[in-house]
Amino acid sequence: MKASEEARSIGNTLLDSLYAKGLKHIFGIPGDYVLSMDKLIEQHQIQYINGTSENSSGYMADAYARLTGLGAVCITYGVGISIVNAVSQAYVESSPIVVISGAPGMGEYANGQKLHHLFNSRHLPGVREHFQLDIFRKMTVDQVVLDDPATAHDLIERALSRCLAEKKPVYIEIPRDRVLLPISHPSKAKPKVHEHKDYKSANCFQMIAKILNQCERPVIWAGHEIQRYGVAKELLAFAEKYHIPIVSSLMGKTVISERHPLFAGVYQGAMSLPSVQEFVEQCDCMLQLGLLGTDVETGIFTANIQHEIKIRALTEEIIIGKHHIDKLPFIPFMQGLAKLELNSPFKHSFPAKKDFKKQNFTAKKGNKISLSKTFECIDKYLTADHIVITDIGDCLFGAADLTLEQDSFISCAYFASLGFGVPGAVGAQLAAPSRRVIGIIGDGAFQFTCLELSTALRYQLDPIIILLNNHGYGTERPLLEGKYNDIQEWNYSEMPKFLGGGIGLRTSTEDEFESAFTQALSRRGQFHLIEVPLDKFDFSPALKRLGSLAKH
Ligand SMILES: Cc1ncc(C[n+]2csc(CCOP(=O)(O)OP(=O)(O)O)c2C)c(N)n1
Ligand SMILES: [Mg+2]
Repeated sequence: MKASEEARSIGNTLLDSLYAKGLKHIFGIPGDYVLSMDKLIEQHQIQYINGTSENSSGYMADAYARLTGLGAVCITYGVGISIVNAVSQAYVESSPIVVISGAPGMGEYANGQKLHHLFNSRHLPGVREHFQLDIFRKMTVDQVVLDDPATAHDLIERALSRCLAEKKPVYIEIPRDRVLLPISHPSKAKPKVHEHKDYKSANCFQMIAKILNQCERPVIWAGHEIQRYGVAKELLAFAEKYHIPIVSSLMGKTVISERHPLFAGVYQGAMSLPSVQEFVEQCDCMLQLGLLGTDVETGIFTANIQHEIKIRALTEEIIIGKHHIDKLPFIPFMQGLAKLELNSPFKHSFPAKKDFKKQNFTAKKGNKISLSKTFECIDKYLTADHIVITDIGDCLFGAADLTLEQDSFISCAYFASLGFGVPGAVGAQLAAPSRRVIGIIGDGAFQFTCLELSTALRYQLDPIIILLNNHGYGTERPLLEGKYNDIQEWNYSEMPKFLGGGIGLRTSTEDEFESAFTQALSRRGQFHLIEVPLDKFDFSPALKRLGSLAKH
């Protein structure tokens, strides 16, 4: 039940504000420094979702935020710090999550008691410990401590508006004896909102028009910031008006529908489908929009278009030709691009289009399944209802060629934190209950965080997990093979037995996999875990290329 206006405590003020911004769930693990906050969540419209660890709760919140625009996770002090991997990933991949942490009470600090979970047992009486906040300073864009009823409201609004504007995590710490204190001066002042003024950017767009009017074969290489900042409409308005093909990066996969007539594939240098690579590399002008250009996105820097990148725009920099454009944020840049006037549309043909249309998979009865056939079969059944999420490993590289609708692919292709996939699938299924989430996960990653299937069970979430069992850390093998790349073989499909629910299947032939996958797609209400046993050295073509490129 929502607290009345007069009785609004610091804790409820935070929850009300999150709820007003559209948040419906908070992931977390309880602990004595945060229990009073957990209790408030339990009594609020926002639902508390127990994870099985702080870090995988962070992954759930991350995937949730990528679909809904805001995620949150609530942890206890000190030991909850294991969440740093997930928060770092959300930071570098621009996923707006709010980390709420309990903390010792101000009264406890005042009398200098030695308290469990603290980093520095020798802190001075009356001095609040900063250790944890300092750690989060590195991976969040704002950090606030709600220790004062007079400032709490404004600090909450400041932190949440930065989280939403910058699409990055923020850290909110609440001493446990402050959670229920009523805020004393609810501020009437509105938080500063990012306003998109007229940035006097006419010059920048004149330069772009001049460059484009002189070229014949421009290509747009679109990255994940297009999705994060909600500017796909502007991108399409521009591309459609002038008939400019769009390729995405791996991180930016599905920033537009992959069935859109202007979509020309996922470009990742020498890791791309050959036809896509050839098509992109014949361009005479590349527009990189919302793309970081990391090693993974560029196929370990094999993307052969350095001279053609004439326009590069993302939140951290805008470069037109040789000019750095200052003070023009990414959103107004994209709005300006959508209104750009050029002499005439381009006359592109799409040679690459033929090659990456849907594969006509037909299962050969009794044929041992391979990695490429697994992906072909998945691709055959994908519709607009599906969201695909992958972990790091060959599941990611193999998924690049799946054909998906807009905003239907989630990965951790930059920070690449192993173990994201299963919790991510659970968080995504919660965020988009009417759609069906398909998580594609390697066996190594699965062993990191598979217990989050218990959370799926507890909250009746029904993602389909396809477990690619190649008996270890396959991605590492071509780089430098050793016994350290082998892992313990589990009876994966038996897992639902000890969890007490869900459906586990082991499929070793093409027809068995197709039948298990189509059954899973047709049945809702329970998670499905489909194990696909593969040969140890059954790599995707893209990984084979990466292996030979990255060999020491
Ligand atoms: C937290 C973390 N630890 C280690 C790594 C290094 N790493 C990248 S891929 C990989 C192997 C993944 O194995 P699996 O999930 O089975 O996928 P496969 O490589 O076999 O396709 C490892 C250990 C990482 N990315 N993240
Ligand atoms: Mg593996």
